[in-house]
Amino acid sequence: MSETPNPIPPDLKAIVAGFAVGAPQGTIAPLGRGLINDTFAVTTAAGCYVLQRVNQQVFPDPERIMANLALLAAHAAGRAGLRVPALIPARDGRTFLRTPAGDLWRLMELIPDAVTLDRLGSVEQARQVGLALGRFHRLTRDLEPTRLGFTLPGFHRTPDYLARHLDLRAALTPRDAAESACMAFIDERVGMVGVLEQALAGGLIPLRITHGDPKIDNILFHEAAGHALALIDLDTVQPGLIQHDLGDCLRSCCNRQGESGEGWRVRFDLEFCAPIVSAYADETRDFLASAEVEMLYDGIRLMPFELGLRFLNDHLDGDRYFRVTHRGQNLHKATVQFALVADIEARESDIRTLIDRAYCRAG
Ligand code: GN1
Ligand code: MG
Repeated sequence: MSETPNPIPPDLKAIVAGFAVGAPQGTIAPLGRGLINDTFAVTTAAGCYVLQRVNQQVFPDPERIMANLALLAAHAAGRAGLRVPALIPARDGRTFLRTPAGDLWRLMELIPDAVTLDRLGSVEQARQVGLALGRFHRLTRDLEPTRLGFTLPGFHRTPDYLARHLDLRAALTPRDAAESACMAFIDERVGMVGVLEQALAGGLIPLRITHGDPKIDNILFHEAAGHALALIDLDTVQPGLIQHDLGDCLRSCCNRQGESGEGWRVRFDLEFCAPIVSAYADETRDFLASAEVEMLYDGIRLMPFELGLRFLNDHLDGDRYFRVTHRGQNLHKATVQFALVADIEARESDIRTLIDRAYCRAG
């Protein structure tokens, strides 16, 4: 990512006017904590909506995202379990609007009575997370993955992030102890980065449709009743590995301190991991092959490692990908992810046991 994005137009009402929802009432305020897209809440007489500009520095082909979302929405229509936010057509009938500046904007229904959580607060919420992710994989298990385009080619190809890391590293000498510690941590684990890619290439595990980014704040909960309603932030829905999704979900939900926690002191919380995996298994037990279950642990270990690598790479590359508020933030976030990896490794046998129990396999 190199070019700077276009500024947000001062008059977002003009963008909303491109969709047949009437004039906005009140202010159009920023929504959520996403690191990539620009997101706003809009209210009109017709209802409440989410207005979003897709980040084209990250997503090279946003029309492909919109085509995937339309396919997903059609597939989900009439099926119970999980809501997929409806896309509001633009006045020309397309599912998005292109501005003269070249930006792509879209409008989606704002699911009512829904909230996102910063952190999990209870075992029941953890169970809801597992059900939501399991339902997403269940919902899409009979949607042929090749019908969806790759919106971010190589998004979870961990070996590519390692290769990029080694290139970045070759061009500099570590500047402080925190960078050196991260690099040493990576060096000790280069042998595991290709584990899922190799299993895929060897035909051991299949491509399925994945969410790509099922972290805690991409899950909507019913505000009053507390059950999970939907997975949101569907830009990275594409063919992928369910191990990536479960791993990404757990690295987010089982980190009670969040992505900016206390560096190497952050822990992976088994008290939340167990109900998430058990509820996920309830939704997926009847269609996941045993090799896929066998490799869930690998995804749980790999995803925080991959995200740590991505944060560190961005830090070394001048913070051009993830939005930061200060220099050093991406480096700090890398240490948090590596701390999770270290703790996951220390608890490997407990994690494998809880997976086996959830899938009713002999340990
Ligand atoms: C990014 O945009 P956001 O906040 O939903 C990133 C994810 C990371 C996440 C870490 C397209 O997601 O992969 O896990 O930050 N999304 C993309 O918070 O790179
Ligand atoms: Mg995202």
